[in-house]
Amino acid sequence: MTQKIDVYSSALSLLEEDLRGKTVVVIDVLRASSTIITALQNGAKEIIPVEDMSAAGRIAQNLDASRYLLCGEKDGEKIDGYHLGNSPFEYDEDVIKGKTLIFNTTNGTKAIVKSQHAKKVIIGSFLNMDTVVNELKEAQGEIILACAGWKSRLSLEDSLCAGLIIRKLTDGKLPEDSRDGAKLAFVLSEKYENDIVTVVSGSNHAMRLKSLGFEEDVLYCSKLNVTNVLPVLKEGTLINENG
Ligand code: 3SL
Repeated sequence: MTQKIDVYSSALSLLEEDLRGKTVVVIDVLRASSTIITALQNGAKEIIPVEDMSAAGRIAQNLDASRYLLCGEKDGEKIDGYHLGNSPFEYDEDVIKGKTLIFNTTNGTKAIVKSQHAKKVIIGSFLNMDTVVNELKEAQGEIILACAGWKSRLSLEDSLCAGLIIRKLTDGKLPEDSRDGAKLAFVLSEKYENDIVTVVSGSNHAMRLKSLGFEEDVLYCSKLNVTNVLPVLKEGTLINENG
């Protein structure tokens, strides 16, 4: 592999000038990336990620009410007045098929919006890992794996996902000149590549979600390669490039 690769550990660490001209994969295993991938798999027409409630409201005002659903969470739970929260299990085909989803989450959608000036923005998680890796093999120039983390802090599940992407991309041989973030994620993935469910389930964010009753979400989001959906950001909207 010839591309340089780096890993950022939280949405807050993403700066427009660092991402310009690069290929960015936004990773929020629990749960924004996993829910976006599931929603596109189940037939959502498109997803508009937003950074906060006011942006969501502005976009909704300009759309026909029968066409969109307001989706997302605050502190893990559905926002008052929204149609759907951030559990992948809410995104059934009969609910979302053909709809535009306006999507607002604490860290994941903020990371996507902050990445919007990159050359290409892809959404990745364990669910679509090999599809993401195959796409990155074709990418020219530098690759950034942008972990959403949790409120400016690192999340173990996002770092493990980033590390596994790097291991697959480099055939298990990390180039010497790799950035520190990539080295750390790579080492993590060497240790835990066969223990994804255990690592994700034991993470701080999984604990928070379990205390809210989202145990099944944590197990679902730990599944590897269940879909070839490739969400890509085009003019502020996520679509499935493999759709
Ligand atoms: O932070 C986010 O973007 C969410 O994915 C968090 S939660 O899993 O819905 O709590």
